[in-house]
Amino acid sequence: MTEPVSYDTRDGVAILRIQNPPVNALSQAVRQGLSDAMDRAEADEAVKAVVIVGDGRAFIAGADISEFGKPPQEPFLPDLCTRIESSPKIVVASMHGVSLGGGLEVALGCHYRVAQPDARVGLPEVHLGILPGAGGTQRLPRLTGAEKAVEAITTGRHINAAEALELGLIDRIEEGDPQEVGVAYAMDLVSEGAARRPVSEMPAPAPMDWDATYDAVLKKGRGQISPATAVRAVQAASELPFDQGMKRERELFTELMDTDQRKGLIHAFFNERAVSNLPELKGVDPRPVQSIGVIGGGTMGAGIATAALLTGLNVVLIEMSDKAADAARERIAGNLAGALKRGKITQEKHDAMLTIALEISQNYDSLQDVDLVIEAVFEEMSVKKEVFGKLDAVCKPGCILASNTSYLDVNEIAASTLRPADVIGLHFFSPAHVMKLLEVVVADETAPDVVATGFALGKRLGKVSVRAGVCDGFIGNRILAVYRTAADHMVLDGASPYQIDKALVDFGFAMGPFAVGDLAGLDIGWATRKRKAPHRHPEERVPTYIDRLCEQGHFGQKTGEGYYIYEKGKRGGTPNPKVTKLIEEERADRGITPRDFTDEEIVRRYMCAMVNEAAKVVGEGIAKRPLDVDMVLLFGYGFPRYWGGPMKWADIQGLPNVLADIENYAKKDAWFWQPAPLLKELVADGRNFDDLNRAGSK
Ligand code: HSC
Repeated sequence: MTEPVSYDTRDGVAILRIQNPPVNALSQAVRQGLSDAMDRAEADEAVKAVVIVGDGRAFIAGADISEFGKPPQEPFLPDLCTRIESSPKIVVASMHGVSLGGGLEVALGCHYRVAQPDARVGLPEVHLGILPGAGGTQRLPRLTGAEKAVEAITTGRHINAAEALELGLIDRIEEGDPQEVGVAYAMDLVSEGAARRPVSEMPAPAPMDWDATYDAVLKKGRGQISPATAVRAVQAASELPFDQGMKRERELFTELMDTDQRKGLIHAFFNERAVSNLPELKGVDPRPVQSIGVIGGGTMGAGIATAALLTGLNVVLIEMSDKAADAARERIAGNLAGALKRGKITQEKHDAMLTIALEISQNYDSLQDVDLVIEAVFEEMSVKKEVFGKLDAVCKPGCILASNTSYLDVNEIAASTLRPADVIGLHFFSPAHVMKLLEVVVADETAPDVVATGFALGKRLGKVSVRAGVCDGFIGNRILAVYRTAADHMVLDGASPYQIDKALVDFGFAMGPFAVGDLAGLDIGWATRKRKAPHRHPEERVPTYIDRLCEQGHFGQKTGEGYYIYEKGKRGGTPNPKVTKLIEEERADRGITPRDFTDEEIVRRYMCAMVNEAAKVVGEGIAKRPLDVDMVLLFGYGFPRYWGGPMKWADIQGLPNVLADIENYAKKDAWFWQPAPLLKELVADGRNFDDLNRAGSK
């Protein structure tokens, strides 16, 4: 078995090599290995200096996140960093790949730091709901000054080697084998007679306006507390001697470690990765994809084509007329211009994408050689069937036929072809070159290698891909329809759309449901209500006040008026008094006496509706695991990441409490609040959603 830290000596330099793939996380075994190796180097008189280097693709990616929430085991990381720093021999960190969190803290405990030109460093702990807890908040500001340290720690961003050098975080940039580079640097230092250089002994950073900084960071965090708490830790570096600063850092770290936000963010970290790891796809090879077809060059089709071009795929886009083809090219060119402006692609690549990699055609025969086609045409079954019939006729055998439908039956679409095993749903979210979520919709006859190809394509496009079964709305839109209805019910019963939006933004959502409605276009919901009206259950409560606004031609942001009124050049809108009046009229018509809602009740009802429908989605197998729902809501619906997703939120509240609330709400509206059988079953068994995640990920 490979040792977590290997020990070697050369020319008076001890080489401590961390070997903990894939990213050299600082597990207990690595910490112990480093501590033992430091003892050994110090005991060896021939050793004049020590080099710490990482094996594989990174120096160190940080503390081992999988140990969080378990009792900490010695040696503790802060003590290890101090132990390295207090060594009488010169210690050099030779950094390549990433040095993140505890990884950078170990490097800051060393006396000198050298990095490869493409190395990146950072303290991203706030994204896990904690703060740097091994001296990062105390040592970093001693090198960079308080202001830059606050910026780096509260954003958690990755800093490239050139900037790290400028900030004083590293001493040198040197290209080569990291071990050789580290040894050469250590030998130079020894031969120059360089002194040890403990960062903890450097002067404390000058103060800044701590309260103002704390308030600004808290506001920017939109409910997330770790970045603001980190400001207080940097403040301690400025105001207290190093040892006391370390104590303060530990107190604040421990406080954050106990929060629900830490649990939610770590759930998000691991499941963002686990979600695309399907047990059913183990050993299934995806089909090769070099070129794709896109049918339709509207906002969605153009976004999908852009995403594909940006990852080096060739794209054939089909449009119906010269005019539509020109408009599609313009949309794609606009998207690519954005990527060029942000430095994501070079001018040369940009030009090649538009001229060589992209073909826009009005002839389906142009799709003869593509490996996969994504249809993004009008959401109407007859239109989809016609397109799939044409695709079936022209596409080569083995070509995958995908629909970007957001709610139509993919089984029915598949049945309109002679190759249902090659048909799949690939549901992108608009704008498709920006939004991270991809629902991979698996129909009854979809072949496993077609599913694997959907996931491989999602990975290539940088998406978080989630497996979904076939139903109206799949995972995300099906759940959205229900929690949106819960919000509508609260409006009928007395809450205002504006109070609801505010309560949910305060909870952490990017936007409230009514502001989202204005953004998406109120005509969409209006059309859906009309479509569903003939099949509506008599007990279903559907408000129609907003239809009156639609009848007057007001569809939200695009017409300047919806739930809110939008003024040109101004961000956001102001409440629309017409809407308030229409709501009052509808309540009067229905004989409803409005009542007050607290913000807590609003959030609770909205969340319970979401969790209940999500439990039905999991119970019916539309989502295989609760974590799949969590990732859909996080990456497609603006759900606050620090809650981990609705299922994690429910686990944190306690499923018996969530079920009790649903049953209580059901006393007034039993039709809407029918508890999910899975929720009842879990409560009866004393289990929760995370138990299902563990069982379903094996
Ligand atoms: C920290 O360091 C806290 C300290 O400040 C203080 C601690 C003090 C304690 C005091 C106690 C008294 N741990 O992302 P990928 C896994 S907090 C465990 O797919 P990439 C990952 O799950 C930490 N596992 O690859 C995945 O596993 P899978 C601060 C970790 O190349 C595999 O590695 N550091 C891990 O796209 C590959 O990862 C961070 O927040 C970790 N630290 O990206 C860095 N890091 O294959 C978090 C990764 O089974 N990590 N894994 O799915 C990252 O940002 C990215 O993973 C990288 C690699 C950029 C490292």
